[in-house]
Amino acid sequence: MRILLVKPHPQLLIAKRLQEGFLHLEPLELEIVAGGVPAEDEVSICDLGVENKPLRKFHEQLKMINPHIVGFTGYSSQSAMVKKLAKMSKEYDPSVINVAGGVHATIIPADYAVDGIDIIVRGEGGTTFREIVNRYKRGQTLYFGDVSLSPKDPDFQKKAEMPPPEFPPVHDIPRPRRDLVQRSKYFCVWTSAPENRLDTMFPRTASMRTSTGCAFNCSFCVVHYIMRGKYLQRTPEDVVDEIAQIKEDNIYFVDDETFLNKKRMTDIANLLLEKGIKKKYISWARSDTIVKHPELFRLWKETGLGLVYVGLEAMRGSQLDNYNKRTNVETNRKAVSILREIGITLHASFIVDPDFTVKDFVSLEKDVLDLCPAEVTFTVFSPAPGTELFQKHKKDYICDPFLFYDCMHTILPTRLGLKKFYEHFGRLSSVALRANPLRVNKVRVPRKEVLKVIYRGTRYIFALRNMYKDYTLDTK
Ligand code: B12
Repeated sequence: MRILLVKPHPQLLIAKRLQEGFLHLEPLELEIVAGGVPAEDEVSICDLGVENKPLRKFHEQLKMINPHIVGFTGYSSQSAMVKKLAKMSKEYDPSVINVAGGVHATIIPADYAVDGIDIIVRGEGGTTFREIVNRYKRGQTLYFGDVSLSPKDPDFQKKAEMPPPEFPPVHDIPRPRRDLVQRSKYFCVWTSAPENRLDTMFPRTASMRTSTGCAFNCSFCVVHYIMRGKYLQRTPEDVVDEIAQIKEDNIYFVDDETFLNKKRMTDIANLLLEKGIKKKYISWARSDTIVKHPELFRLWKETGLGLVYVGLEAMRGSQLDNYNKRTNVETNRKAVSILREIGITLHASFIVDPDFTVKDFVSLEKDVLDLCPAEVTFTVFSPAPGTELFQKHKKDYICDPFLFYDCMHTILPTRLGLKKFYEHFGRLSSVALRANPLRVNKVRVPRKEVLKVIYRGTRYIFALRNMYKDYTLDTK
């Protein structure tokens, strides 16, 4: 049988600018789902984010493939687009089975109980989708257990209100079908340059997951809910075997928290070194993990870790406690100096509160310059769908809290007017450019790329400052 898996394109300009300019990762979720499809069936992946005319491309794919099943993935901000694409797919062929999976389906399955969507998959998809395909071929019902739901099931409401299902054992999750995407489309901006020169700032980058879940419970994050507080880890041998098969030299670890288990990460690094596997890595890490285990990061530097994303969130005041981050400003400072001493480039991310005054923005600008050299990015504090905080603020939203849940658009009222808020928000990124390691360390890069980065940076900041205009699109 024929299967088409689809990742929608971003609807809001800022997400588009980010993907075009600085970071576009492969659709790993769909590659894993495709990995579960039995070998005798035909499966294709269509990532609409890489297309200039995404809706036209989707229609062409439907015509070309004539799929029996179309599977969609999506974050909350993409759920409206998933519904639109599902409708298009039914208009093309009413007999097609549309399956919606991914983060939004897992957290709020009831939102997908609309005409056009037949099956809603919660949780891990590689294992569940395989079963759906097999059932389809046997002519059986496609909904089962707490993982594959249908609005036609009399128990649907009850199942949709339950917490997300448990993930299967990690070794049951299929390996990603990386061969199904155009690999040249995926990259991540790279500013780590130990030799003070880079052949390219935009190397092809593969992504990979070594663990799922997180042991912490920050108030702005939904991972704890999705994973029921579990932290599932692949074995070092399994991780290293997959890394060895990846063709790209650069790998972005898309774990929620890669470095939580010191022993596992030490074993992975040692195995990579023993086998002589030389790649460059990017990962997220908590500041307290870095402070607790500096030697682990030193070992990983030797293994190829060039860039670490750290959610510093704030460098002063009580914001960290409000977010239940369970770290403090002192730990943040220590983590920054440890990374600097080891020679790993810091990518710091900060949270801007909708309640910020001009003074708060100015203080944050100062904190950014104090971190120099570092990559620095910002998100706006937004209650995450699926968390208690999201329920608590239900009456406060100024816009559609799914469509605008990109942690860039505020969904809560701002103390400053929206125009002024985004003027300052955009300014933060201009200040961050001054702290960027490429600029500060005068790294030599191809001239063409310097022009590219100036062009992309200007367009990005322009889009940031204009975000207040997006609210007129809102349907709330
Ligand atoms: C890595 C990551 C990113 C990467 C991009 C990854 C990518 N490929 O595009 C970066 C850093 C760029 C990023 C950015 C953002 N991210 Co992000 N990200 C993650 C993270 C840590 C892992 C995602 C990932 O790659 N998972 C690996 C894949 C293999 O797993 P998976 O997505 O869970 O997929 C499985 C199942 O969901 C299911 N499944 C998925 N799709 C389908 C489809 C079908 C048909 C089926 C059957 C099953 C199925 O099977 C899959 C395989 O097991 C998650 C946290 C998390 N645990 O989800 C946050 C997360 C997904 N991100 C989130 C957000 C909000 C964002 C941003 C919007 C905001 C921000 N500033 O962070 C931006 C927007 C980017 C964009 N392109 O629009 C939220 C989404 C919440 C929500 N309700 O939508 C999460 C959950 C983080 C959080 N703490 O709340 N992100």
